[in-house]
Parts: sequence; C-alpha cells; structure tokens
Amino acid sequence: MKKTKFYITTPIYYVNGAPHLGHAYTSTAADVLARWHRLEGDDVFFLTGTDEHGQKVEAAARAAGIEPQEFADRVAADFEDMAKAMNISNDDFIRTTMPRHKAACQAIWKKLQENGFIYLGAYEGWYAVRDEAFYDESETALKPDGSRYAVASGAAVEWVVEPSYFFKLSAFQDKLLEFYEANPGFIAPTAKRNEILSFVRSGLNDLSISRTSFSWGVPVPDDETHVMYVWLDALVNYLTATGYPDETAPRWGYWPASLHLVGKEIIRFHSVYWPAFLMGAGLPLPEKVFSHGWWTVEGEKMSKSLGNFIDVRPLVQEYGLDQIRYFLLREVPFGNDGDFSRDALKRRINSDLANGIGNLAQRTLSFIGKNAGAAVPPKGALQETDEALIAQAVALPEKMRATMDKLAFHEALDEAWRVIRAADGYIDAQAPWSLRKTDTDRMNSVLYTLCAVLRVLGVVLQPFMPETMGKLLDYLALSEDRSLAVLDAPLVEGTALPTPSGLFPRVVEAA
Ligand code: ME8
Repeated sequence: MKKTKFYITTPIYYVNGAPHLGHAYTSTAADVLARWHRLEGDDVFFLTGTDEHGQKVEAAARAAGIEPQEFADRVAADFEDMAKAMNISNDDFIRTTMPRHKAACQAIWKKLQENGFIYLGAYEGWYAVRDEAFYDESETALKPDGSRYAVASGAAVEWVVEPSYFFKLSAFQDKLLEFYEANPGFIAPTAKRNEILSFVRSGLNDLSISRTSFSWGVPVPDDETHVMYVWLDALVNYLTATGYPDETAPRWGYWPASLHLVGKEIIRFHSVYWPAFLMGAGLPLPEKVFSHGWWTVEGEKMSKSLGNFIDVRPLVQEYGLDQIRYFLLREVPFGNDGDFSRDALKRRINSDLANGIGNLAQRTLSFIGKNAGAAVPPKGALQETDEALIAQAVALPEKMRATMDKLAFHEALDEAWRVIRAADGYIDAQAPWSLRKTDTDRMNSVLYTLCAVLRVLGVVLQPFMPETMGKLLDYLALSEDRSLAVLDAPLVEGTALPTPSGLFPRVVEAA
C-alpha cells in the first residue's frame, strides 16, 4: 500500500536574534504532528529552518559589527542547536542563504515574470523593518510623540521611496476568494479565516517584491540592482526543500505541503501572498495553514526592551526535556494565546507527570519487578473490569487521532489522561498488593491488564514525550517497532522486564 504523504513546515525563523520559547513552541508542535504521522505509518517530510535575508538581519549584523553572512551563520547554528535541544525530528533544515534556495527563488521569479505577473514601478509608502512588511497608511497610526507605527504589530514604520518590482496581487482577489470558498479548511482556526476573508474582500493592492536600498538578499534575475523582498524569498523555502524547480529531485513528490504551522502574526503572508504567488507560478496550493497563539512570559509580552525572552534550553536543563514539551502542548489550547510561568510549569509536572503517568508506571512496573517475577505476568482469566479498562485504552488511539487531526493537542492529551485516571482508580480498587497474599492468579491478571494499558499509553504519547515514553516502552520490553500497528499484537506473557526507574521526578516547590 502506498503511504500517505505528510509534509509539515514551521516558519523559518529570522536570524536577527536568538531562538526563544516562541520559536521552540511552533517547532515542538510541528514535531509532535510529524512524529504522530510517522506513528500512523505516513511518509512524513518535516521542514524547519532560518530566514536570513532582509533589512532586519542586515541591521542586526551591522549592530554586531560583522558581515551579514557570518552573523547569519552564528545565529542559524544557534537555532539548529535549539532544535536539537528540543528533540525536533526535522528531516531538513533550510537556510535561505543556501545556493539551492537562491536558485529556487530565482526560478519562481522567472516563472512569475514569464506568466506576466511582475512589472517594474516605484514604491512609495510605509514599511516596518521589524515586521519586514509594507503597510497601507490606514493600517498605521501616530504615537503621541508623532512617530508612526503599524497598528497590528506595534512596529515602527518608515517612509520608503524606491524603484521596485511589483507582483500583480490585485489580479488574484477573486481567485483567492474562490479558493477559500472551495477549501473551507485552508485557513484555521475559523476566527483567522474570517479575518483573512474580510481583508481579501476589502481589495488587494499590488505587492512590492523587490528592494533597492540595501543588498542583503537574493538578487533579482537580470536586474542586480534589486534584491527580492524578503517575504517572497522566505515563503519559497517550502518549495526549495522539495527540490524545486528540479522535477527529478528525490523530494519533489512532497509538494504541496499538507500543513504550514505559523504564529498568528504571519497568517496574512501564508494565506494570501503565498497562495497568490503559487497560483501565479501555476503550482498547487498547500492544504492548510494553521495559526497558533502567542506566549507571554509571567504575564508580560516577550520583547527586547523588557529583555525577557526565554531561552528554552536552560529550562530543559532544569526541568527536563519532555516536561517542557508536554507543558507547551498541554497548557494552552492550540490556537489560543497563553502565559508561561514557572508555577504553572511545576504544577503540570507534579500533577500530570510525576503523580500521573509517572506514578502509574512506577507503581505497576516496580511491583512486577519485586513481586511478580520481573516479567509480563500471565493474563489468566480476565474479569469484566479488566476488559473494560483494556477496551478504554484500546480506543485511545482513535480518539487521539480525531483530536490530532484538528490540532487540538490539549484534547488529545486529555483523552490519554482519562485513561491514566481510570487506571489509577483500577489499581486502587484491585489492590494487587493485597492479592499478592491471597490470590496470585488474580494479581497477575491485574498486572497484565496494567501492562497492556501502559503499552498503549507509551506508544501514543511518544510524539509528545519521545525520550521518556521510549524509556517506558523499554521497561515494557517492547521491540523496535513502536508504531500504532504494534498495538494490534497481544502482549507476550513471560517477557522478561528490566528494572524500571522513575520517569518523572517531582519538582520540589521553593518554600
Ligand atoms: O516571522 N509565541 O520569523 P520570526 C508563540 N521569518 N510563537 C512565537 C512567539 C511567541 N511569543 N514569538 C515567535 C518570521 N513565535 C519569518 C517567518 S516563514 C516563511 C518566515 C513563533 O523569527 C511563531 O511561529 O519572527 C511565529 O510565527 C514565528 O515564531 C516568528 O518567527
């Protein structure tokens, strides 16, 4: 059977500053989906990377007193390091300064030109370097000190007058509206979709797609006085990684992408400009763009001026990798804004992980190690209550699939925790420690049931907590294949089990 292709992307992050919690969030969410689809047996291609051109990066390099390329090399390496620290399982890491990417940008430019969608003109209007975005005056406002800023982001805007190539975005208004209509799931969540629909309905201006006042970018083919607008350059990364424009490239078949995961502030670029560029080039459109919310930290927006950007790496050192991954996806419904606080993190670790799955696994496995021969116990004759718990666990993958398909990570986890709570209730009610003295056959059936439940939990929670769930599956002596398919086979009674140790230590609250 041909495997279903699943191509998922994160935004490529600007290298003007160091990676922080927000970047780690999108990458972790994408990673969980990529791992989930691999678990399902899909053919996954997972892409992340860095956005290295443009005025903002050039200015940051200048401020650091080094050449933009050297600066980009340093910060891109830091982003790769962050991805490693978060155990992100990307299949490729694209950097927009790579030759393969420049070639892809120039190829799509030529295609758009050939198709009549590019013309030379002059741009005169507002530009926000922080957002690398052009704004209509109606999207800006004045501060009390007389300076102008973009209302949506708060970024300062400056007046730009320069020769520029334009993309005929105005020609795509109706086509885009038809496309949104025919593909209601293209922009999610719905509130964002409505926002974009009204933006497009209000009319689209042609888009400036080149700059002449600086040179840190991909040169425009046949006119090297211009560099490409950084957003055209950046969006093309999703194609570059498939080998575009080389139709014989090994990854060619992955386009169109199944899902672009983005933060809410860049939905317009992904759901208006990007599909219009692709239509202009005669290429298929991605299936979905999902925009998630923003994290604040201890109630404050993360910003340079507050100096409160959180690097996840020290948090991982302090609290554990899977603890952080779990927290990010459990704490806030995906799509909503959320607040990061150490108190909330510690609460989640202690209540859900240490006292939840950690305790359930430890109670079961160390008991088997000490009192049931350190092997998967014989099943014996299962009773109704055992069957009921196993049935609840067996139904879990399907329930999680339904929630994962709508990117409701917190609901997927909640489904798993329902099973954990049921298993906790079961172990208390069955009290294997008492059965040890009175009825070892029954004790074994209870322990077998718990092993069966733990195996399901370990398998389905791997995408969220790959390292720790890997450990749990080691303790259950599960073989190499740990995909959902393995759950169809029965547990092998008598399999020797290694000595387990705790999965999630409790975090001690500061007094
Ligand atoms: O926009 N909360 O790059 P960028 C949650 N290069 N997510 C956050 C966040 C926060 N506080 N802060 C950042 C760019 N993010 C462009 C993208 S794509 C073709 C080009 C995440 O470095 C979120 O995913 O500003 C957001 O969209 C992204 O980082 C912005 O990263």
